[in-house]
Amino acid sequence: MTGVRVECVKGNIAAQPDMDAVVNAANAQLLPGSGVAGAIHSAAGPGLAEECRALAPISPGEAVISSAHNLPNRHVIHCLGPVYGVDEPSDRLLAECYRNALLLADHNGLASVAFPAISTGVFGYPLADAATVAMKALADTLPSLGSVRLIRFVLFSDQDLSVFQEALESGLSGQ
Ligand code: AR6
Repeated sequence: MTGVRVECVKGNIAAQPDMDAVVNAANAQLLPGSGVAGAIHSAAGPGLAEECRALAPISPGEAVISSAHNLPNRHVIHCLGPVYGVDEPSDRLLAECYRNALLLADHNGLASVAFPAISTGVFGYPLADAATVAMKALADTLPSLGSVRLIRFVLFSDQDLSVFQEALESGLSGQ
């Protein structure tokens, strides 16, 4: 499978010190919010929101890159996931988030990227469906990657972890 390692772990996306970039499940204005955006902005400090002002707004499916400020990473990649059932087609827009984030990481020469389960909190995307979309997007994008060698999904609960783990095992098998 193209030499890229893909793994799922339980944890906090804002505490992944061994990763070059962490992905933010952002809002369009790239402002601090709840969930992932809250954890990332509070760990990064106010400099992140300041830098993000010039990058906003973004559209569903889009990804932009910033510095990581006080986070223990090199960069934050901000993705705006679709609001489930509102931003349509939700599955294509969610897949675009993963693809665009990975291509952006690759263009910046990064070796490792950690993702949260984009859109599955406030934006209401059913977790198992989101996991299937994520793994399919990865399988489609892996052949285009050069520098990225490690992709990690960081899930917030044991239950969410097992759903993503299962999707990873079935989605990438045979790649
Ligand atoms: N680390 C890893 N996963 C987390 C963390 C964390 N620290 N915190 C929550 N999750 P959400 P969305 C899980 O709502 O659905 C924000 O307010 C959570 O259990 O952060 O894309 C933004 O400002 C869920 O499975 O992102 C936007 O307005 C997943 O991460 C909006 O919410 C995503 O939950 C974005 O909504």
